[in-house]
Amino acid sequence: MSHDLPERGNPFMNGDLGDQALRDQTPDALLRGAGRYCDDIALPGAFHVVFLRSDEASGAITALEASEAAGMPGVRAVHTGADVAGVAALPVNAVMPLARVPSFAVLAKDRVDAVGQPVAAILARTRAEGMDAAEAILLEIEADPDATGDPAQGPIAEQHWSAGDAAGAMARAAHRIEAEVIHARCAPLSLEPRGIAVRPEADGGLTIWHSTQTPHRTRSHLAEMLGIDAGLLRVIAPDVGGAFGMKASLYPEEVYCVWAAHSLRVPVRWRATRSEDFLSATHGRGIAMRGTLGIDADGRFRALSAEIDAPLGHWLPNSALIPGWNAARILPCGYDVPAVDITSTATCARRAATGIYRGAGRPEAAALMERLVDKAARKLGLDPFDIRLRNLPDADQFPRGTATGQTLDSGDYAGALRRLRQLSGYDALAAEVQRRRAGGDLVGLGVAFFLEPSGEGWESARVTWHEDGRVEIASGSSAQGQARARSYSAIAAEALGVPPGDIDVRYGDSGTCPEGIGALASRSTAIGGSAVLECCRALRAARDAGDALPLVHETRFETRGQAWGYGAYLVQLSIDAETGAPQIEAAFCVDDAGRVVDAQSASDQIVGGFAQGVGAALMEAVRYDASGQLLTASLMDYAVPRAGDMPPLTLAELATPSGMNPLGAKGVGEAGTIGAPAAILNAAIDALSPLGVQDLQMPLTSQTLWHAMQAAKGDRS
Ligand code: SMO
Repeated sequence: MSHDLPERGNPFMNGDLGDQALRDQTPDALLRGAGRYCDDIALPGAFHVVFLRSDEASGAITALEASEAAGMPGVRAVHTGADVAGVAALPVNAVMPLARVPSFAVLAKDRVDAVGQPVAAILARTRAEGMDAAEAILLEIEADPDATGDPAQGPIAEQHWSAGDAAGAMARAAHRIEAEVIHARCAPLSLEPRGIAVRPEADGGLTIWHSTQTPHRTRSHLAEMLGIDAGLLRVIAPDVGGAFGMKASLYPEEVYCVWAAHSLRVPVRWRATRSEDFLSATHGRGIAMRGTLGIDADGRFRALSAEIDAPLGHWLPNSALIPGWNAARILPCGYDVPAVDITSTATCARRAATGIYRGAGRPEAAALMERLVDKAARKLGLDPFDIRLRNLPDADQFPRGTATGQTLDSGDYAGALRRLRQLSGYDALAAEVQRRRAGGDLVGLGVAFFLEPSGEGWESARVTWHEDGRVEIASGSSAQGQARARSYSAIAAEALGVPPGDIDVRYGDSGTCPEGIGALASRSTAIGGSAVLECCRALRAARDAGDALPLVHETRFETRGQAWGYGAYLVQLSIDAETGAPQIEAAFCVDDAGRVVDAQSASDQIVGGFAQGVGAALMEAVRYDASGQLLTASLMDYAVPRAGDMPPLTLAELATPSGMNPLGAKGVGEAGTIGAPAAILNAAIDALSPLGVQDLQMPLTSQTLWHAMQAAKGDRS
């Protein structure tokens, strides 16, 4: 197996670690196969880590005997839970108040809490030798009769959002519209699985190559968990082959690798297999939401209540609570709703951990709200644009607070819907749908409006203006293939008045870049880019004041508040009356990302995000059986969209600057993933509405749609 060879064919990496933080301005190198990923790092003498994992979802470890494995060829060490019991718990971002401190096991000790949980780790010369040794470990688990209970016994976090007299307003409303949306668990499925490579250094420190969105967080959390001075750790995120939120937290497997390299002072590496990622990387979605919208006779929204059940797994990654929190605080989704009563509850289960996944609660909020709005429109016989325009604020009503305590910075929400109506030629499309329905076609249109708050807090930049005129940006932000170097170069080029080609960009290396948060939550242009801009402005001012080159300046930029991107999408979808096969015939996307720095990467984000939204809407679902066994552990069983599943997309943009940052930028990295499922769901229900179908749950597979059609026909006959 080629991955067992210590010397890799990658020309960048043969014996020369190079400067991995220096990045190409375009992603072309990644597309040509010239990327330098974690598994490409030459680490002579490194031991490969292989994990023995639990095959039970719940039970006591009654026997664990590793002495034979430890003596096998190529094996350096075998570790079990007792060896790593001193490692402290992973910090969890408590955006919702935590009822209990969740447990965190690097390797299972005494009992197992999910299928796939690492129980023992083998360090071996080759991966194959490690796998042989894993087979020689005796592991016995006495499975509990109920394999799927709640390991934490009760919700681990719960939060309420209330404003106004929601109960009274609901009681007085002319109509109460109810909807339920249940999201399947999804696998974020980055093309590059998780990976880490660790090299002990002579000074007692460690260099850690980690496939991560958040290299600085990796460093600070490892220091905290392992009790190592952070100054001794250098974390490098080399090229990262996709992440989508799944690589924003440390995993038990990765913590083990660093612990082992540190304890034994040997180089260590691990790269997950595809099945290991299905088993033990974080899943996204899985949230179930029920809501009631109280409306006036003229279609105005008066009150909104909702219950959000956010499922967690058997351990909590750093951002585990974000989706359930986002789904609640974003839920009114830009619409004017004076009174709300929303509860979000997060509960553990004997499953793989859940975490943030592109959108992270935003798609869930949009799907429920847009179902409620569509149902309200149907109840009153209003057109889907009319009811939305009646309830969205005008452009001159910003900034504005929401009933869930958020501040919407700027926007022209109604303008986006009007633009969508015009862009899609909605009136002609609707007439065409009626004509085709008369001929027996199952075809529908779905509209969705959505919000995409981009992150909070700060990012940093250090910019050096060299004597030869070249400029070097070192960003504390990070990237996983988003052409970040190109957009940061564009920002600096304009601020400094130098050609973009004279600018080098580095990020993702705690050794050569200033501290930062990372590439997540649609924050990198709005916040990281603003740090670059402010830093360059300071340099430009110094230069204008007569300072000679070289000049260097470092800036930490703190956003004034969240920048709220938003969009309005329309999907036309048909369903094969015989097979239930859905086909998205066309899709129209109007997005407002504030001031756009790099139009190409903005539209690429929308297209890629839309593809992931198509996956969630039509086919993706992680499935477990009743005993907690994962049924979808490979791409043979877990469907993802391919190029042929993508509809023709027509994109248009509004550009309402945000006042939250000097660029005026808003995030757009998650937009497609947020808007697509809501619009697709509404379109599918519209397509089947002539049969009397009023509700469907995603993923909208042929099977789901076929059963819905049969049930509707049965009801009518
Ligand atoms: S789900 Mo994203 O990487 O914040």
